[in-house]
Amino acid sequence: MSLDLSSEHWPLIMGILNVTPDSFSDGGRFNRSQAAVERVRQMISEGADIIDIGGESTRPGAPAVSEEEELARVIPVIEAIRRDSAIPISVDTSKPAVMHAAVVAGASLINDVRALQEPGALEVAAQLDVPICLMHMQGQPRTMQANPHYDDVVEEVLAFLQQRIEICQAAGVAPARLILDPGFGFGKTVQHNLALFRHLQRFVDTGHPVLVGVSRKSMIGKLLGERPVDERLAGSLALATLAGWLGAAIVRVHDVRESADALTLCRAVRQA
Ligand code: 8Y7
Repeated sequence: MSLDLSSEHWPLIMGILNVTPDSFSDGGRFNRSQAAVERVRQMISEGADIIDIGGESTRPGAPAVSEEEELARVIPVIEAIRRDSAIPISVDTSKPAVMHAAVVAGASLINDVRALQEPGALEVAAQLDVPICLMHMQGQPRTMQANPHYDDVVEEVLAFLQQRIEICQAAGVAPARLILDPGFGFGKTVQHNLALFRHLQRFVDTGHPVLVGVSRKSMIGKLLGERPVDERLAGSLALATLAGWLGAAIVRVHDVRESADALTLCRAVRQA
């Protein structure tokens, strides 16, 4: 139930479970929880180490979600999964009330794409005794891909994360709880994403576990000549393997079975 982040198991596989209405169409809480439990069982059998559950779509252009709505989407699903298995659960949220309720319901990691910058998030997260993933994003989801700009993307993303680590520490969050994520696709062009990936070592060198999320993302589509999202598996596996090779602690993926194969081979070569 609690998350073992010790490095001999790296890279861990984080399987993605979206509980936004577009991902689980028909209404009804029971159906949504039941479908989620089934999908999680499948991801566990395929080799997932962690399940990341999110009720807010952070895709470019996605509408905002109220706290009430996000709680209603996410908490019953966490409770149902918790009753069914001991798999560590990550909650993908920026809202302090959702962080708190999710951890009470059994989540053991907070995954915040806004790096605890929302009002109250830092204080609430400090009180919850779980690891926290701090992700970098330039701008806001609705507009972030409009015109991303950096003078030096690697230095700027690193500096942002270092600053968030210091702010967390001052608020009483032990640095050992912090996982770092460059935030691929969050206010970044393909060239920015590639520079961050090429220099992933810089993030690993901080000594914090690094999380990489590139599964099916648009950079893969663009680099493969406008490949649609359902034809990005091979590209996603290539990047997952490279992330593991470069020292990522956690790789966030949609395709758990295929990623588990790729990362088993990556681990075998690294350990040889
Ligand atoms: C990431 C993420 C998403 C990521 C972390 C998508 C919630 C977009 N991407 N969390 N979330 N890192 N930590 O395409 O890259 O999956 S949502």
